[in-house]
Amino acid sequence: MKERLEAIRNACFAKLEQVESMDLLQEIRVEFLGKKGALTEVLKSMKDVAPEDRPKVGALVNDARAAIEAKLDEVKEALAAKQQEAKLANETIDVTLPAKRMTEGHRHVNNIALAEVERFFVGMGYEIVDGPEVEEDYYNFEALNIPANHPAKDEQDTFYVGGDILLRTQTSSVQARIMEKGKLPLRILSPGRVYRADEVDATHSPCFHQVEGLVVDDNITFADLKGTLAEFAKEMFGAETKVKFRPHHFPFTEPSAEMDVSCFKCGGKGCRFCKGSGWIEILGCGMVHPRVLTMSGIDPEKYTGFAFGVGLERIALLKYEIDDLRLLYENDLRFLKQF
Ligand code: 2U9
Repeated sequence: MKERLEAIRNACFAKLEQVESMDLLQEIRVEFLGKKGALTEVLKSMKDVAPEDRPKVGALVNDARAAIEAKLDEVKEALAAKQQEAKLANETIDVTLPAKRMTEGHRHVNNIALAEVERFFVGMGYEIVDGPEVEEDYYNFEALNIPANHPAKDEQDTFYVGGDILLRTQTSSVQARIMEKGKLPLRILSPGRVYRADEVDATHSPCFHQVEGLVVDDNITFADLKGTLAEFAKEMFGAETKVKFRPHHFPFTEPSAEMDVSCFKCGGKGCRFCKGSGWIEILGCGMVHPRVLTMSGIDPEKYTGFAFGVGLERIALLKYEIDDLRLLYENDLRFLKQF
């Protein structure tokens, strides 16, 4: 019996010498210690051992089991250490490898221009206001002195959502809503997206951005308008910039004007950029029409105001010398990265 047990132990140890994986180790454990394992077979044959020899033989079997178990644990530990070592060697980090590049984005040209416009007016004490892009006909047209069947409504033909609801054609609607609340004085700037049923070309888009401004207080005159917008022009296009006001007509302002700035390319001498005139048209403006004030519940005998509107894309195109509006919306990174 002693020899048999020794043979089993030696066979087990010999197999353990070769073992390379935990799976194989488990197989060996089952082969020698499992229910149908070699050692269990020996225990089953105890019935054939003489009763007086059983304690001795039992002790021998237990010794063999203990030795095999100890060896299995020892090999398991060694194997785990070896595997961990291999894993760590595999996971070595090469700190000299180039890092993953993070591509950093930046603001769109429109937003760069908008930030500049906003900085100027916030510095002048204006509040930036926001309002709905899907608007009621009343605030987009009626409240701005553009009644039903007015020809100006045709010029600004827009997208109707249904009934009296439309996509706003101008951000003046936001200002009409704020005026109606009756808190005076007002000094507000309303930038935002507007919509018009225009064909896309180098200077038109059915969706573009406006920045409109409105001041209402007592004793506001055209001189306030001129002074404010002349400073604005200097801030945007350079300290040497001159301005010129040409009479115009808008239903919501009276008198109304368009403002030109001296060409910042040629200083006003006339060049290709300003088409030889020395001037570049920038914005529309005027004194708020008394009827617009009245409709919002403001007494035009007590208060006056001025307003202006500028196309943000127009500013961006001029400032950055971009010759086609469509470039702003094509999302071509080669173009956008330049600003
Ligand atoms: C209220 C009353 C009057 C805003 C104004 C303009 C003149 C103007 C255009 C410039 C280019 C729009 O983007 S554009 O097509 N805007 O010329 N806008 S005065 O007048 C207002 C605004 C609000 C209550």
